[in-house]
Order: sequence, then structure tokens, then C-alpha cells
Amino acid sequence: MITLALSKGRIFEDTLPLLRAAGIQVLDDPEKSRKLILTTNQPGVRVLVVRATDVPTYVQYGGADLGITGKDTLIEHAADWGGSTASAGLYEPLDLQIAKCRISVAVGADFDYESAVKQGSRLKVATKYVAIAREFFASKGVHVDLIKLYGSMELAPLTGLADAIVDLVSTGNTLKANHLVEVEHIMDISSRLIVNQAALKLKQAPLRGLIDAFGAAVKLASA
Ligand code: PRT
Ligand code: MG
Repeated sequence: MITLALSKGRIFEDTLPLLRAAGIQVLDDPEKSRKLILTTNQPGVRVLVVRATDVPTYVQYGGADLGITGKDTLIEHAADWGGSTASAGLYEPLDLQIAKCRISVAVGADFDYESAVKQGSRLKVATKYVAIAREFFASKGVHVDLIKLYGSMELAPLTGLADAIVDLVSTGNTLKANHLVEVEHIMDISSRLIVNQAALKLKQAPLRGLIDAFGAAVKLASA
């Protein structure tokens, strides 16, 4: 049995066409069903539905053989394991080019970020992405106090909790609606296929087959 870990929400939606192109059809709808283990048209393949941030953990410890997760989540997870995907026991064979967005720094429209940086002020930064934010501001030589949040980062500058946030942006509508402006583009983000390194040795043929099928599906989607 091959177990694939997915999260509900946008990654799941974007993954379905790739799965279909790879010959896998999920037979339950996770938004409607309460089932956490979904069956597929392939008797040897099942899908787990877990929290987005739990996908790397399931794959690392072998609760799933492979999974699909945002590069943002993957970087933050790997930071707890020496910084690299490989040191967390994960193999990252494919950029699936789905759930694309960017990770940016945003501030309130009335906050002069450039002057604050020039003057060497200490910035209060709220984020779910502590490792990415720490690395980014360190590389710029900007001193920051990082405040960890688990959601609704946009509220932090509006309430005086922080001067800036580090968050995902896709259309920019959420920032605009909250009178925030993007002042730095840290990196582009997309979803990645991750595979448990030990499982890859034990179930080499079926896992290689799946990785190749995903690879072909990505090529087809971008053609
Ligand atoms: O809810 P939970 O904490 O379990 O997970 P989650 O909310 O992180 O899950 P989900 O499904 O919302 O997102 C999972 C993954 O989707 C992320 O880890 C990213 O890799 C990817 N992704 C792509 C995004 C976005 N685009 C995105 N725009 N994740 C979140 N957003 C949010 C962003 O945080 C901000 O609040 O959408 C808002 C901005 O969108 P725009 O279009 O208004 O700019
Ligand atoms: Mg969410």
C-alpha cells in the first residue's frame, strides 16, 4: 500500500488534476466526507487528509510514504531538523508548480519601512514563518523581534502588535483590504512532492512509478 498525505484546502484542489493525470482518482470528497483516509481508484494507493503543517511530519516519520506540501511549510519544517529537507529524512524530487504564491514583507500603509531599515531601527515582525523571516532579515542585517502567530497575520500591524508581517501573498487582495503594502518579496513559493527516504528504498518500484507519473503530469500541465 502506498499512502499519500495531502492537506485540505487549496493544495488539495490544485492537486486533484495532477493526480488524475497520474492515473489516480480520489473517490471521496474531503470537504464533504468526514473520512480522513480517502480511497482511490487504485487499490494500492490511499490518501490521508491532514493539517497542511503536518504533511512533512507524516512523511518524515513514515505515516505516509509521500506527500504534497508548500515550500513555505517545508522550509519551516526543515529548519527544526538542521535546515535541509534531506536532514529531515525527506526527498524532494519535484516542484509541482501548483498553489503558487510568494512570501513577502508587508507593513501598514503609514509605516515608513525604508526609513526604519536605513536608520537601523529594531523591527517588530509578526509571522507564522519564523525561520524564513529570521534568515531574510539576518541576510539584510536588520534587527528584528519575531512574534510567532498561527494565522491572520494581517491583524498584527493594524493593532500595533507588530511593525511588519511576513506572509504569503497571491493576488494581493488581502493586503489591500487591510491597508497593508508589500515592501519586500522574499521568495516565490509553490508546492512540492516529498517522499520518505526509507520508504523509497523499501517500495522503490511503486514510488518511482508515482514520482514519474507526477513528473509527466506536471510537464503536461505546463505545456
Ligand atoms: O489552515 P491551516 O493552518 O491548516 O493551513 P493553511 O491555512 O496554511 O492551508 P491553506 O490550504 O490555506 O494553504 C496551504 C498552502 O497553500 C500554503 O502553505 C501555501 O504553500 C499555499 N498557498 C498559496 C497559500 C496562498 N497561496 C495564499 N494566498 N496559502 C495561504 N494564502 C493566504 C495568505 O496567507 C493570505 O492570508 O491567502 C491570503 C493572501 O491571498 P491574496 O490572494 O489575497 O494575496
Ligand atoms: Mg487556512
